[in-house]
Amino acid sequence: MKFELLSLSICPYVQRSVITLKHKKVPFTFKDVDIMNPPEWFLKVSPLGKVPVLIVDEKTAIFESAVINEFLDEVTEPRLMATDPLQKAFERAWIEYASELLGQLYGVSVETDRAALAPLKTELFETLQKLEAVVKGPYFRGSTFSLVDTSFAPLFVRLEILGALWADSAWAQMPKVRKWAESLIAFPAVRDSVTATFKQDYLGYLKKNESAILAV
Ligand SMILES: N[C@@H](CCC(=O)N[C@@H](CS)C(=O)NCC(=O)O)C(=O)O
Repeated sequence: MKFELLSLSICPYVQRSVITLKHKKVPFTFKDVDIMNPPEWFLKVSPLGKVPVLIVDEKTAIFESAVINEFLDEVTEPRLMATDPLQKAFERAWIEYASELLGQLYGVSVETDRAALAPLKTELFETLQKLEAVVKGPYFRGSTFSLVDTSFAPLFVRLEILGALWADSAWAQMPKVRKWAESLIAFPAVRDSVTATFKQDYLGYLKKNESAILAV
């Protein structure tokens, strides 16, 4: 099969699929999309106007990062999703939870008002804290890397870059989550999933937005 990923370099949802593809050493190509001025051809294949979209064999468009990842996992080795139905449902539920957290991180990262930032930050850490009872380490389910890891890794990569969040005292209450985050940041496919200028691009985007998190 031939895979093309419609992308945006700083998008965490795109990064989920890149991690999956890199970990599986599956060849693919990128096509960057100007998401602020989406071209007609893009809106035809992405009904919600969002990236990522995976174009398979130049004809079928799959959208939604969790769906793209499950599809990639079913057609390429090694399998990252559980096969037992109960474990699979459990892992899907936590992938959904990662999407909620990415939404919260987005809210924190684009907030321009410092006073409004505090409750958003508290909410983000309270959501993260709930993982402490679930994560086994060094990866989500224990010794094997899974699609749950690919879905959380983009969150941790961004938290590390946002120094104020990475140094927050809330981490003291969740040592397992912190160790898991560190394992994922160091994971080869995660390191390879961003461009050399990613940190600069991400911080540049937040600076242009006048994000309050940069001044904390
Ligand atoms: N639920 C989607 C979320 C994707 C998403 O929000 N992508 C952002 C970029 S990071 C986007 O394309 N936004 C454009 C828009 O909302 O118009 C997924 O998991 O793939």
